[in-house]
Amino acid sequence: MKKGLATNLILGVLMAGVSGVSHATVITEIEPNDTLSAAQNVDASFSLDSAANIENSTTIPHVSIAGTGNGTYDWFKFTVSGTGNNFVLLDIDYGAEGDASSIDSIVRLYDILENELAMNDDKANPLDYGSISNLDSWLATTLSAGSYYVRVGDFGYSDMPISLGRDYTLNISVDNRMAPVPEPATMLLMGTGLAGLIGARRKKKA
Ligand SMILES: [Ca+2]
Ligand SMILES: [Ca+2]
Ligand SMILES: [Ca+2]
Ligand SMILES: [Ca+2]
Repeated sequence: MKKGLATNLILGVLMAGVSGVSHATVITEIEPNDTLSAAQNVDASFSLDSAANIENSTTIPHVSIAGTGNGTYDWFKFTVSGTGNNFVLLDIDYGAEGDASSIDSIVRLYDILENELAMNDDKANPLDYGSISNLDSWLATTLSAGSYYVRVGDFGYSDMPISLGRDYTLNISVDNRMAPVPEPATMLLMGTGLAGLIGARRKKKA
């Protein structure tokens, strides 16, 4: 039973890739990440994966992080590498959902010296894809090359740490950033696996 489910899941993921259905990769937040110096570095996870909830996902490198509350703030670090001013978008999805896991997200952007560069509590209309409420944060800006930090909090009656049981997804998009290229061995493996699966399906049909 378990094996069948796993096979179906793998097949589903592969088929979704083949048919071009949105299949964003979401990384998991790693605690403790409660201060700027302890920020989780997400640089290795940028991709051009198609993602329905992220603007221009196939042309602007982006990373999605699934965050959860444990009574602390959540800090993430990313690098801007392009020359000049580069478009950067911080986009919270599935924060305010009207259930017990909801947060009224507030994001703050800092430089390496912890100077606040920009912040957003609630997105102005229209609603963003992946959000059912304007309480989800949405911050678009431009940044020159360097290291930057995002702090995610929950706006109760003020900007506060995120309580246990709450969750959200943070998307960070950085234009003109080199997206990591899959290693040839990984691509070969993926190709072989796919060919094997298609072969197996053909065999089954015959
Ligand atoms: Ca979104
Ligand atoms: Ca957290
Ligand atoms: Ca934290
Ligand atoms: Ca908010």
